[in-house]
Amino acid sequence: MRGAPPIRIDLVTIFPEYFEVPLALSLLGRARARGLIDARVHDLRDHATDRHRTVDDEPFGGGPGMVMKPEPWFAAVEAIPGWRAARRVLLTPAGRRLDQGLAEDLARQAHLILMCGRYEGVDERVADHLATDQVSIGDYVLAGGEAAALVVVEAVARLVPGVVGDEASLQEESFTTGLLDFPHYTRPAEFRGMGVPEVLVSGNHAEIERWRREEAARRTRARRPDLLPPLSAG
Ligand code: JF5
Repeated sequence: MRGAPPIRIDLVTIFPEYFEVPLALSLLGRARARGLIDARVHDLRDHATDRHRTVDDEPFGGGPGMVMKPEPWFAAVEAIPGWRAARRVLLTPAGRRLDQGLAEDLARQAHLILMCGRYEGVDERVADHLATDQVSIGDYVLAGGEAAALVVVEAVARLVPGVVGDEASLQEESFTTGLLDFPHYTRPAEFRGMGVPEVLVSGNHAEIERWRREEAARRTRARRPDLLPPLSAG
């Protein structure tokens, strides 16, 4: 068990089943079973007030598609104990881009509420007055916020103390160092004519460390120069 209370994560969605398997398996399933993460899923439709459990309506001003009504969102979130003190995150392509820094910030919180929109969008009053944060996982449009919320849960959960067994792997990994990871190899040393870099089987640990540092830098320069400090003039 976590000495500290578990991080509480509430997910609000019209597809609660979407989260069942990923929250039960592997790292997340183990972390929940060990009491490190208290994750709960809420059906937004339980907070609709009409017989048909309607959560969407036509946009004011016209146009294609439907907009999620504000009332079920406010009712669903306000029904969550402690909601006022929680970071209330609306997943939307219009949000702040998720990166490792934001994941670290969210992992330090006691309570997250992740709000998954569908249809063409969510009434802006939800974004302005109910959410504390709007987060995007990247510049593409999903059918709904569920997949994005799962990305946030996974990125956050593995930063919760005790969830990942080997704390050293958290320290060493890509984005904590600010560079892409170096390449990894395991047995066999030759597979279908493809070898592995000699230095890795040399037993020279100083050389191996230097090679890994250089490979990480080379890859970052080639693939993600935006991660490197800006080159100075002159
Ligand atoms: C969504 C209205 C939410 O498409 C996304 C998304 C993309 N990056 N990050 C989130 O969320 C679903 C679609 C339309 C609100």
